[in-house]
Amino acid sequence: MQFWFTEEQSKGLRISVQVERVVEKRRTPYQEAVVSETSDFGRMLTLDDVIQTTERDEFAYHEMICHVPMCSHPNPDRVLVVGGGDGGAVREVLKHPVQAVDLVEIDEAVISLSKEHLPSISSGLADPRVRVIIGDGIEFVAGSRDAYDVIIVDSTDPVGPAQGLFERGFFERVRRALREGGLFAAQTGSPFYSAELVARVYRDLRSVFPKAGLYLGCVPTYPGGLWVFSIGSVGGEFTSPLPGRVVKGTKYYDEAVHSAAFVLPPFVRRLIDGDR
Ligand code: AG3
Repeated sequence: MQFWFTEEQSKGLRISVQVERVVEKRRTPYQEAVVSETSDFGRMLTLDDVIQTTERDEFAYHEMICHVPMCSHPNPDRVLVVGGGDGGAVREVLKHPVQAVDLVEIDEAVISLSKEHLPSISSGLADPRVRVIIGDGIEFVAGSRDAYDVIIVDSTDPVGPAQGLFERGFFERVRRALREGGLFAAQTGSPFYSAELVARVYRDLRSVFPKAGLYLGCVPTYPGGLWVFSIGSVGGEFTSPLPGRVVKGTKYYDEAVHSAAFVLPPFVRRLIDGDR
């Protein structure tokens, strides 16, 4: 039965996606996870009625959250993805010659639903280099020292269990979990609707990492379409890819897009300018 799924994206703004049918709905200990078949965006994963990913636009988000840090590191052998149970971030990381990828997801149901119903996104989870850990990302990171070259936080919005992933204390643990030259990237919301969050995360990253920055990507099904990724570095630059590091087979990311993503419109730059 066709219907319109509606996400309230901010106070006074909603987005609706036409759905052909619900493929599977699961109530988990953490949330309600649903995979639906949409009319126009392929299959869509929602958690507690918040759009996480659609088959049609997921490439933009997953490529940007991964390749910007991955192509800024000379040899990212060991990578950690926190959240990201759909596997999209892992799939992109595996386009690089990595040795090991750990994925820590709190909700096992997100992984099994994605494996079953979103194979084009979750395919990388079956790769032998990938270790899937069901658990709390904050605790996992706290227990890791000098362990990773790149840490990617692909979380839900900062409500409920994900809240701690946007806090300064977590960023400090991320820094300790990174090896020399390590990079951290995370999705940090909309510059229109989460301006305070974006500004606060940047301030915290600046105080924890030697270098911090923001970059933008376009994800049509997220609030406002324009999305912020925040990056912290233990030392190296990240505003353009290192020579020879850009991989083939991407649809949104390339060398020019990497550098352009750090060009911020004045209203976004203003969120962080006072801190530079
Ligand atoms: N990560 C969630 C992005 C937040 C979307 N927010 C929203 N629609 N209000 C996506 C997980 C994809 N691997």
